[in-house]
Amino acid sequence: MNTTAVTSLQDSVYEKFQALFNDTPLIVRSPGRVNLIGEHTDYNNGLVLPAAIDKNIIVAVGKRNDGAIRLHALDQDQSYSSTLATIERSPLLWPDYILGVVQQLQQREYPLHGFNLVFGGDIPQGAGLSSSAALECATAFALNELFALGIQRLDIALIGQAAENEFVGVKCGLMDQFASVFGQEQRLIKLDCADFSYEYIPFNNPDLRIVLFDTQVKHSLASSAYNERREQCEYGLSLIQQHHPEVKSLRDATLAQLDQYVKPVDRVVYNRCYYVVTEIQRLQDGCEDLKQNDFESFGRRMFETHDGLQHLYEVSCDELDILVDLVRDNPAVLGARMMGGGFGGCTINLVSADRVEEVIAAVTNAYTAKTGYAAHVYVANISAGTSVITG
Ligand code: GAF
Repeated sequence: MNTTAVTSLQDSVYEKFQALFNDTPLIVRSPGRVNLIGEHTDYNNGLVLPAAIDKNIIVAVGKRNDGAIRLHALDQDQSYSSTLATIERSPLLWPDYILGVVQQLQQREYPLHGFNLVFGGDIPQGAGLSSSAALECATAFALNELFALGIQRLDIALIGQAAENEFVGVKCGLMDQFASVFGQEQRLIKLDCADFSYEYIPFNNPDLRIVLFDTQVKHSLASSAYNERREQCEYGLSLIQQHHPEVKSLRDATLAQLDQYVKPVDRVVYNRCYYVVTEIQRLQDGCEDLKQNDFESFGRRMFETHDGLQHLYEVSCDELDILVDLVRDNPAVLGARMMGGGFGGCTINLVSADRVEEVIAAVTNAYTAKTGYAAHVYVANISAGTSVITG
């Protein structure tokens, strides 16, 4: 964790809370995430390999004596009010991540009271680093502590995901919330989304850095295309299930079944499903690479994942492809690919530690020359998951 950044952010959130509510809050942090490999596999009951990073949402909460909910977003300098009895979508986007969590807690019949909440963060928004999942998880974790609800970590993540699915309307899988809640320093999380079993895989090679290049674009079709990909996967699965009802998700499907039952019906759906089935296998193979310390092989698989996301799953965009192409022949970059939902946001790059500065300079200069955008760059450190900071 970058403790200096957290401390100054925490101070700002704390001071704002004091100024608005004249009270001493409970403060919780929840991080953003990277994902090394296993993209668009979580909602297909597949495997993912994310990690929490040293960028956080910080939430300060305090109890009220009435049923009101008073919210303030430090970064937007906006306030919003609601009540426990009238939870509905707001005209602003950010309150929905908090109110969606409240609604989920209410549906599960947890005893809530009114509360005040201030939050801020240093996770860049729209960069595909899961600032929304971090806000959902920080809110659920903070309310759990504030009202002593006794909710376990897995349920915190599931509540965050349900808020996003049902209130915000993005049919995401569990990866982002799980990584935010379960992150550990210098460890990747190999999560099996079929049963939520997981194992930590050490990732602490001093010769490598995780470098994120942020395209600085987020194309507007991102959430509609995300839901459409999910539907296409479900359709492909249904074609197989007509013949093999024992196949419960694409995770159980074989390439032979895709060839036989999906390819003749819909070539696009076949491409989507083919990508998912091969990506799940790629993740398994990639984890073996990591156990053998074979980072070069792992990096090659990252490039293969990008190719699948670009040509078969079709969730990349020109800016992401340019960033990946710029490093393909650079021996200091072992692997690179677009990360997260797609249509903008970041690429994740595995870079030789002693050549990070040189790679950053070359990529950012060439990206600006080709696109006119100034790519932002983050060197991500793998950090611990959601925790109480003070309270
Ligand atoms: C987004 C979603 F929120 C995740 O659940 C996951 O599907 C990811 O896109 C793609 O792998 O981050």
